[in-house]
Amino acid sequence: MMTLWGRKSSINVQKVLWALSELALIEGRDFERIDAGLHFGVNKTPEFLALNPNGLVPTLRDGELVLW
Ligand SMILES: N[C@@H](CCC(=O)N[C@@H](CS)C(=O)NCC(=O)O)C(=O)O
Repeated sequence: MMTLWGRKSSINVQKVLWALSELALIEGRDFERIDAGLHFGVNKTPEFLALNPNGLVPTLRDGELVLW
């Protein structure tokens, strides 16, 4: 399952959610979303920075592929 890191209040996360929606991909079925950024934190942890060294959301992982 794909994983999307990002808070829904982020316009850039919303763009990815829109794209996933256009592809008929459903949260909970085809991808999971983890709240990250601002008060949620997460995006400055070593684990997250290993995925996205910019420490920004959205970040999307699909198997071995990480997009940011
Ligand atoms: N062009 C940026 C877009 C990502 C971006 O600017 N994300 C913002 C939210 S829209 C962010 O992560 N801000 C820090 C935070 O939310 O903690 C990129 O290179 O990924």
